[in-house]
Amino acid sequence: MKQQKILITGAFGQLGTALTQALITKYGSDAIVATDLNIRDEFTCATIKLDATNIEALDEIVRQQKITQIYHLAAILSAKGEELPLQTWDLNNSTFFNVLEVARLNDIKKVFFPSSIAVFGPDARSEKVATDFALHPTTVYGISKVAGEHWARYYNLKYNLDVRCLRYPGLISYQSLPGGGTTDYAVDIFHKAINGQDFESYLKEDTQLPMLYMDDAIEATLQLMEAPKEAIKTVGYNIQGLSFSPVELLTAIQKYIPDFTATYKPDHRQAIAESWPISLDDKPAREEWGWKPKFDLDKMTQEMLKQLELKKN
Ligand code: NAD
Ligand code: AKB
Repeated sequence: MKQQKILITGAFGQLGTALTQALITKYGSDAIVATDLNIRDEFTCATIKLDATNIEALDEIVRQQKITQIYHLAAILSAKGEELPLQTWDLNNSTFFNVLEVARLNDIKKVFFPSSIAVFGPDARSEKVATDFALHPTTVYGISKVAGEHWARYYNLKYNLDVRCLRYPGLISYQSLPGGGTTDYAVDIFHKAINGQDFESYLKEDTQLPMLYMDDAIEATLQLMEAPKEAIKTVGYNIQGLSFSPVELLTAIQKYIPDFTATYKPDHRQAIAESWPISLDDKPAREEWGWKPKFDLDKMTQEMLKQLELKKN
């Protein structure tokens, strides 16, 4: 059997920073290759500068490093995507397509594709939206994620390539800042609270969205990728962690920092938020590979404040 070696694209983004470290911890530094457009000296594994739109460069790294799995994280997210629609469509699709083709040509058996709650549209703005609910996204980012799920299914059926997809909610983490999403406020608010700064929310105070603490997101990702192939019956799993609005998050933080306050000034991101579900039904993920989140709002709030305070000192 080939020794496992995992390549990550977009390894220095919000998800990549935490996921790459978790993969190093689990499989060892020698088993991981972290790549991104801009790299930092941060991980103990091999780190290579890679523009994932360049299929030849990707192919060369995969061959040289004898890669057996790819986690493809590079993308432009929802809010930035609406500012750069054509570039977003181009980048999100071409990079995933490059990953799929390089995987097919190099006999790679497993690929991870991070999908998103953005696959849903305004007709899904309700509670407990099912995994098989209609996908009618109204953002370029969401359309690219739906297309990605379709391509995953196609390569699976046609080439027996095992591509696994999670539809992450908004991810909340202390390790790094998010990059251009609609759910970014839920990370930013913690930085403002810890630094004693004012917080202005670009979403209305009562706009609830599905969110997930990074530890749970990592756990879900590793669980999904390690599940036996026969267990995986769904392309694009919903995973529900917690759902809250800006004012509910503010109240949770005020339990620990009572004088922290917020103001609300909705901008273009409000319309994106209102086109996404309030919460998700994640029955297939729970039944097929045992998904179960550990963090509720209070536990996540405590952990974020603790970790950011430690980072500050
Ligand atoms: P991010 O914006 O923080 O990071 C993306 C990374 O991709 C960046 O480090 C960037 O440099 C890199 N990148 C951009 N263009 C590239 C290119 N041409 N070649 C190589 N690298 C390139 O995003 P993130 O939050 O870490 O998201 C990672 C993945 O997870 C994305 O596919 C995103 O759609 C998905 N996702 C994230 C969330 C979330 O809340 N963070 C939720 C749902 C899905
Ligand atoms: C975004 O807001 O664009 C991301 C996502 C939910 O996919 N955080």
